[in-house]
Amino acid sequence: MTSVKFVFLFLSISFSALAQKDYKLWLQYNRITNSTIASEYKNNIQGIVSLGNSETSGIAVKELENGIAGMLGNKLEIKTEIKRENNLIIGSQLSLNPDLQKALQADFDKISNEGFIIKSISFKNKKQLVISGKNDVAVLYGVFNFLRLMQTNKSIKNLSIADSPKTNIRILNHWDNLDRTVERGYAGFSLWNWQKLPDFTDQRYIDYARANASIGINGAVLTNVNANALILTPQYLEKVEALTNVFRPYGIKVYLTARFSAPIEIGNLKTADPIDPEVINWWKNKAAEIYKRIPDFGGFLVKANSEGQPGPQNYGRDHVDGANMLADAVAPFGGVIMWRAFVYSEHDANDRAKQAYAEFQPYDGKFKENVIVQVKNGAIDFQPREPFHPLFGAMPKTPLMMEFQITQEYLGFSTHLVFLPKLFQEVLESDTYQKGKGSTVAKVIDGTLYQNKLTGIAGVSNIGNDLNWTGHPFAQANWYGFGRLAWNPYLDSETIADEWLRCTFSNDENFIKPVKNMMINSREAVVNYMTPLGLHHIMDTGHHYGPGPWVSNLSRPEWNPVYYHKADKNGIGFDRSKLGTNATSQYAPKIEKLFDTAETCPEKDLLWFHHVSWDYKLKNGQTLWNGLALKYQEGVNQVKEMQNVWNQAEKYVDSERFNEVKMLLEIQQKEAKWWRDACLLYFQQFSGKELPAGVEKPTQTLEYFKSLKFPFAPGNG
Ligand code: GCV
Repeated sequence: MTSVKFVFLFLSISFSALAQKDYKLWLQYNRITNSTIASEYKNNIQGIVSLGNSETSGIAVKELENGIAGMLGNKLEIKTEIKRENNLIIGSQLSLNPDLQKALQADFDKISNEGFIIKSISFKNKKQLVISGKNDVAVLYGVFNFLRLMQTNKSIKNLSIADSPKTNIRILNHWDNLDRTVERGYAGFSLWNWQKLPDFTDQRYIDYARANASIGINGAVLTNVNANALILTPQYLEKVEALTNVFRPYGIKVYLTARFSAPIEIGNLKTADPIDPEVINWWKNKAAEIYKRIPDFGGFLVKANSEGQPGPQNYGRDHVDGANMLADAVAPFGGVIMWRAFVYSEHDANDRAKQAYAEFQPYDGKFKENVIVQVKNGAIDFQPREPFHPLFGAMPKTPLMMEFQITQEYLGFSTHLVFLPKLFQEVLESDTYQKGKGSTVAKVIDGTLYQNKLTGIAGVSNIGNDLNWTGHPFAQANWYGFGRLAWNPYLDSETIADEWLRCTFSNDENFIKPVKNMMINSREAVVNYMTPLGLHHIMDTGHHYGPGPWVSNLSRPEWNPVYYHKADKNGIGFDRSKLGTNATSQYAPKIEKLFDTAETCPEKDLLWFHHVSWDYKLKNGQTLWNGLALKYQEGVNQVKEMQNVWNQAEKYVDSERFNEVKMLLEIQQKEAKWWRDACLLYFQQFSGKELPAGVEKPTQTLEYFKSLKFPFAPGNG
């Protein structure tokens, strides 16, 4: 009996230790082992002076206290007055005494409402370090940034940081259903326990808010864009209110998805026509009801007339009518409407990649000022690689927000290690040339290209109730990196990987260097073993797990992979040049020209824009067939290399996370081979050519790969 008890105790201890490391994300606050750095911090921070008294400032102080205790090993006294030197003073601008305010005025002039200052000053001849901002949430951002300096072992000599977010709405889109399943979710069920809300506050809500605040995320859309109107009923709004109350002190606003047909489904109206007075009134009353409960409610995200969702077109109206009607309903309360441009129709014979631009671009300048159009990073759907969406830069009079997908719907679910900030950066850096050279996507979405006041970046969340939040320990880096890029879309993904590794694992350079390199290359690896040279959407359909380039039997043409690769005896690729669908014409002339000719088109996008023969000569002299096969092989080799790197990292990482990642990389390696073999065997039927030297022979037949079925693949409704 005793030994059973003992085993049980042991198991529960090791289980909770494992849960803790994984659960703590990038906020590990491990003891600083570099003694020079540790003494610098200890000497400069001998006390904390907290000048605020709100719930948010209480959170900030506690965070500092815990962070410092973890990293330096000493518990600091919290004072409310500045008596001696070497204090860490935290407080918002108004809480500082007039002399301090004056000393920092020039810095306050540099920051926005959400910006923060971290500054070493000499105050009344005493050395102090101040963290401030214009309000308490900004101070909290400053505190998290200061703790990041500590976690990454940065020196704090003569600090002078004044930093503000470059976008206003930095938001996670949860595709969470009310039954707690998550569309395209690979990390368990939804965090939102609707059944126990509003009375039960799960600690995870607090930890979720804290993690988001630590990277500057300031909004969450709680519900799936494939929306359920019930979320707008009083029974659910009460629960939403409870969540909002938890998130508010962390600076996180709550938004909901609005099902366009809600007036019919829960309002007993006969129509949802956006120009019908009763419908207009229904939404106005609904908005008033929500804002009465939640005065700082953010607004609605809407997917309308897309993939079967209802919308204004059901009534012969257009997206502008729908968006503006909702915008009017929330405008009196300061709310915004995020209206998605992810539209395509099976009744439109046009290339799917052209449809969103064709439909939305003519609406430029027609939306109300509290509408922001949410555009996916590429024109198809969150592929491992897509050229930037042609709408970016093409709607100068309309604020556009970016929609990235953090959850890995098309990139191996939460099983594959893929560092997405590399993908995000590639898109943000793309030059649209819409206003001449330097008109990058980043400048479109931070509003600087066209001086838009409303700006934002959304990320489709990869969070679920798995102990480690995101399924794969390295998928936490994608949540982290999204937040960092939403704050500053000009950040380098390498910097982000560096920060994340140091905060999550270790500051040891022998660990950082190779593992960072592994992360940075992981995105190209997945492109290589799934969709090299511009291939896209050849995943098995429905669940999107694994290869399915052969699928051709679905009712909507653009749901079939064969629609996208168009492989035949003559070659492979989708001709979007002016000889084909002319999708290239949706870009600015300079880019159009570049993409329009196979010879000038970047090879990474070749088959996105061109149908080329199997013998087409690539820049490295290989034929297209050989080059394609070699890319698939390269992807497999890259995963092998990732495994080698990780195996070397064992001594720097706790055994639980080490083993988790090791097992996941083994699966990734198997699946990379599966992708390579299935795709090459399938395409070989058309090319009729042998695999080039260096490409491993498949160990299974094409028929075998085609026979694989995954009826219960996660995330697929
Ligand atoms: C929420 C893709 C996904 C869908 C998703 C849709 C969207 O089609 O497969 O699951 O639906 O994008 O972004 O609306």
